[in-house]
Amino acid sequence: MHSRLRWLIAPLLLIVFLFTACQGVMVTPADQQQEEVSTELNVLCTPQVEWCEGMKAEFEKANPDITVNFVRMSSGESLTRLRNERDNPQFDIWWGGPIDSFVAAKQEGLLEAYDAPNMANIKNPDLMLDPDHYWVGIYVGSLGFATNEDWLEENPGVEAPTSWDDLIQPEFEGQIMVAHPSSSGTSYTHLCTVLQLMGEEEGWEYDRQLAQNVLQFTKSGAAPAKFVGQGEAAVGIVFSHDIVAEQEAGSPLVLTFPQEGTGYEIGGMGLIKGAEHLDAAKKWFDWALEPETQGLGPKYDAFQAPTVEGAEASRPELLEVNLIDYDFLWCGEHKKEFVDKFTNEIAGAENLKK
Ligand code: S7P
Repeated sequence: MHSRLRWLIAPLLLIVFLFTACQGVMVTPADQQQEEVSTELNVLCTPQVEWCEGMKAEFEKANPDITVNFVRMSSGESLTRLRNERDNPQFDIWWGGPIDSFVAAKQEGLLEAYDAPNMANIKNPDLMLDPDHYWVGIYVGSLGFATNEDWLEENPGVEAPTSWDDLIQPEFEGQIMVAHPSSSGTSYTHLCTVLQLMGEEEGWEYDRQLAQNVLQFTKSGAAPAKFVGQGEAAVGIVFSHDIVAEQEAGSPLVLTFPQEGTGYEIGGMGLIKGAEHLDAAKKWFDWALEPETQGLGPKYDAFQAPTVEGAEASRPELLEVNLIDYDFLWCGEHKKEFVDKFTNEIAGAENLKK
């Protein structure tokens, strides 16, 4: 009887032993999820395409297991795209473009907060870091005027503009180029600068008058510097670092600033809510806040000032001008309203010059 019981119990014990041993090495779906490492990263890239390409190459060099796919898009277009893809996000991270749009994106629930360790590198967290960590500043740049030198020579009585008021004078009729604020972050910075500097009522009136002198609105913010360099118009309203990039490429441009004060941007970065490759996006996020990464700009024709300690501005003089106390929150929270007003009352967004 005893030995029959032993024959019955022995296989049972073996089964229990094997089951317990397997538990030790068994991978549950939750573990699998934790261990999943993305090999791709989809970046929504708003600065100039040369810098986007450079950043892709540099990131892939530092992270050989990750392939970066990027699409270059202006700020306004980017925001619209993120809104449209809210339920099925195609991008993991948004890198670049004035933070007004990131403020708007946070407000609309399109971004994911992230406590990045390298946020500790930020020079001025009050200005350059969202208190809830939905976005962070990655560069700074001021708005300026680009004037074609040849045009100035051909028009001896006219000087390069040094005031907002100069732009609405008759000598510049049909000679101004600026992007449209619905597509361009540069142009929205310009619009919101004018509204803050002059007050809303006077600012909108000014914009109406300025539109009379505009030859054509462009889609991208930096494009007017190119077109003015080619002699298509006399003056462009553009970020000063983009004017410097054109000068470096040999364009005959004079850079001036409005003496009564000019607006500036903080270029932003944020993770996309619902991103598929969040782990890789966080790697990019941390990497973009390294001083070495921010020092790469000039290698790719980008002359914005860095936002982190340990990285020096290549063109500090671009920020040593009369900058207004730009209210990024106010501009971000009113972005849709102001862009709609501009589009409906001042200039439509059809047929923008590319
Ligand atoms: O070229 C760099 C830069 O000026 O481009 C961004 C800009 O917003 C993108 O172009 P749009 O004006 O067309 O949106 C700036 O953030 C950046 O400094």
